[in-house]
Amino acid sequence: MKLKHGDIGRIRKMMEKTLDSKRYEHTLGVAYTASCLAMCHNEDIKSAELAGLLHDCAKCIKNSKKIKICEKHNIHINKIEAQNPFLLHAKVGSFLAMERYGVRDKDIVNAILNHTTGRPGMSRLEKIIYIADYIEPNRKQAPNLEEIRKLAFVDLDRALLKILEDTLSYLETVKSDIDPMTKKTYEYYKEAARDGSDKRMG
Ligand code: DGI
Ligand code: FE
Ligand code: FE
Repeated sequence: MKLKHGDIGRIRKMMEKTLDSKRYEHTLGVAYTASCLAMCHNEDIKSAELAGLLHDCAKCIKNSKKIKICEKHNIHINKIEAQNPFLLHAKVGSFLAMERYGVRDKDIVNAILNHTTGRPGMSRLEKIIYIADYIEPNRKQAPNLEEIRKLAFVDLDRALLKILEDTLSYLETVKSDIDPMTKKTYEYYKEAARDGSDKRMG
């Protein structure tokens, strides 16, 4: 099965079936927010909608099942993921996007794969999904949401850095294990922002 943008309605119905209602509402929020960010930042709108619809497709799979899927398909589980298996919904989700939902577009697969921890050197679509996940209208808890929502439509990199900064300080406050990739992504975008401001200075 090869997925085309025209299959979006079908994917939406499958997500409604496979996700609980709160997760489905969140998913629609991410898909529409990602579409708007794509309009604003010259990304393909339908790719953003599709990646948004699928980003949490593995979220409602039990942890034990996620681990089984990884073991069966040789998907590496790192130490932090073994201790916090919810993190695996990104890896398992990208696998299912390819295998179950027929996504062939590498950029969409990567946007799903990297939507929780980010990665250094993300593509524009990856950034859009990472940010849309954080700012979609159903999100209410995070600090600085109002500021980050506005920033997302001005500068993707600055919005990304702020989200990473707030996520890391939240994880430190609640004493959660930090995946090395989350930290690496933060360091990378902090450095990128510094380089950018160095260039502007002279
Ligand atoms: O699946 P969602 O809830 O929509 O969003 P998500 O996939 O971005 O997951 C968000 C949660 O993941 C949020 O509570 C922060 C957490 N997270 C991000 N990076 C790390 C992390 N949790 C741990 N333990 N370690 C990380 O490095
Ligand atoms: Fe997620
Ligand atoms: Fe999400």
